[in-house]
Amino acid sequence: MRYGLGVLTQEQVDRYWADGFLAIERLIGPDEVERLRTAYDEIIDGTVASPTQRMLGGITRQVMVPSMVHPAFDHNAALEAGREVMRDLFGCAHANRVFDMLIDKPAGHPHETPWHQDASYMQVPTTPPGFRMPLTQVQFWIALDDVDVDNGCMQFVPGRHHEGTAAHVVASGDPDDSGRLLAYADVAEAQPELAVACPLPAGGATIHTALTPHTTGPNTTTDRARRAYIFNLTAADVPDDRLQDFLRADYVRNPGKIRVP
Ligand SMILES: O=C(O)CCC(=O)C(=O)O
Repeated sequence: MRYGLGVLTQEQVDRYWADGFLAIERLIGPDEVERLRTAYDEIIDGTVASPTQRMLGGITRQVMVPSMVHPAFDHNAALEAGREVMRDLFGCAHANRVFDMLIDKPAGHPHETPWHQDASYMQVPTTPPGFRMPLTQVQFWIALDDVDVDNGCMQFVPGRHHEGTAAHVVASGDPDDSGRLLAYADVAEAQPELAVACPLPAGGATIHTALTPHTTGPNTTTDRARRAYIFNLTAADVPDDRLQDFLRADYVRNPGKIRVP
């Protein structure tokens, strides 16, 4: 299937659907990285007040919906490029932003973000096992610093996004609070031995489905920031015939595991 192909190559589109994630070396250029870094720091240091700032699981700084408090996160080149990516993946004329956040791991930040699937957060305290999230929603994780395993880049297990949610538990934080941190109940189920780390230059991004197992490590460096800007886009108007093509192609690739759109 060839739809938009404004940002991604056909090979990248195919890889995304096969693996459930994709690393994009350059989503935005250095000027936009700089603008977003400045905005990011203004929120983290309190120059711009953000009532939705909290410690995820009591351990890692998270700012929910930064687009509400800073115009740089409401309109920027990453969102525009993200919408192009959605066109490439789904052939949709438009993609809605349904969520955005910042997760900050400064130098020396000691905590991992444990293995999880984003769909596990859909219910409080955790989504029941077997839940199948529509794959028409994509999470974008934009690196505003150069990232690798040492400062907490994203790591994924490929090819698992056609399974439903696994059992998750509250790793830390109040189980009834939306700021709780979730983790696979049995980490072996995530198959961390198959993890693919995604080092990126600043301005690069990863994209993944809500069912793709992923983690980030602590920032073990003494002098490197790790500022992640994250948003979710959902394909708003996938034409029926294309959705059908897309489902059929998915079914052919994954016999017996067709997902619910
Ligand atoms: O940025 C991080 O450290 C973790 C991000 C993540 O796992 C997520 O957004 O689901």
